[in-house]
Amino acid sequence: MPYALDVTTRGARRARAVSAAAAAALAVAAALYFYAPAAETPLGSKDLCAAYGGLPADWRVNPRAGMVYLPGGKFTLGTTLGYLEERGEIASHAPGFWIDRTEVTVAQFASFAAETGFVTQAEREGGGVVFVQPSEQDLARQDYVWWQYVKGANWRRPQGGNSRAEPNQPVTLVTLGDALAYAHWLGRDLPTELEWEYAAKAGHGGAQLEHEPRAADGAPAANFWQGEFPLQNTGEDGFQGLAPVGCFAGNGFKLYDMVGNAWEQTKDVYTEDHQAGQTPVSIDSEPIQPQNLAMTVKGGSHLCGRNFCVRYRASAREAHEANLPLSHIGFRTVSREPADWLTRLLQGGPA
Ligand SMILES: [Ca+2]
Ligand SMILES: [Ca+2]
Repeated sequence: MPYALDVTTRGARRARAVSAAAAAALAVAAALYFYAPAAETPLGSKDLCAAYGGLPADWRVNPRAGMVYLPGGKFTLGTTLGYLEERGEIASHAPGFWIDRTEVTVAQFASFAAETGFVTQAEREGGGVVFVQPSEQDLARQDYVWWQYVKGANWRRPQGGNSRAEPNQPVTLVTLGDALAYAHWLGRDLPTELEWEYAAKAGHGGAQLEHEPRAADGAPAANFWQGEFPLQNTGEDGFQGLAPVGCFAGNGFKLYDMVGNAWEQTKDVYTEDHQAGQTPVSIDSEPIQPQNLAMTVKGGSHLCGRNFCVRYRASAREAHEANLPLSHIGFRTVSREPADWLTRLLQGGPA
């Protein structure tokens, strides 16, 4: 009965194909189930950040280690609620992109320096500008006396001397050229201001100028300055200076410290405000000319308080000299590669 035999064989083949497909689906389901917890080091509280070593999972294995994919979307760049430089409100669209979920850490930058031998500008020039809390007498003597050029201060030794940068803290005292070199080493880039602000707002609008980053119960929700700057630093948020990355809850995109801790560099040349139709000039590589080119930095730092700076908001921006290493300015990177299918599935990105 060749016909019956043939039917039986085809049936068996179909059954094998179905069971292979089921096995593949099961494998994908299992991969999905195990993928998310394996890929992420949990952050978002003081206990979790203290336990973090500063290197994302799969560092130097996965080219997007430590990054989150943000699906593109519409948002409003700027706000009418903050300082004059944060105006006006520009209806904008951000294409999808990847962004570091934390500020670049000392451990990540150390990995870069060890692998490439890169020497930062502060290391080459022998020092950087550091915040030193003044006394009343110091303040009476000189404006902005809290900024001091410290010999030997650099990303490894943020206060100079024998000070030592903690691996899970944001890298600081890095210039625009240093930040671009690190980003390019990973095949990434620095964010534009538009990308950075889209990531920081995470679907929300601008915040009122006087709106401190606090949770519903009133507890600080970011590392900023409590007390009268610069004489009184109550440390209500648990940190007198820089904090490890990811000590506070992430925003709606699960990004940490977009507001506060370290200011973050963008690749955009500073503009006085936002104007419709304005295309910011971006800096993509060295040499950076002129040396003191004013760049846009975002999100405020641990030195912003109610009586000074007041820039602990997603729209907040300031001009910063491209080649000036400072102790409260760091950065995070972006990649404009498209999301892979698994990321789209897990993070709800565009199909
Ligand atoms: Ca603080
Ligand atoms: Ca920050």
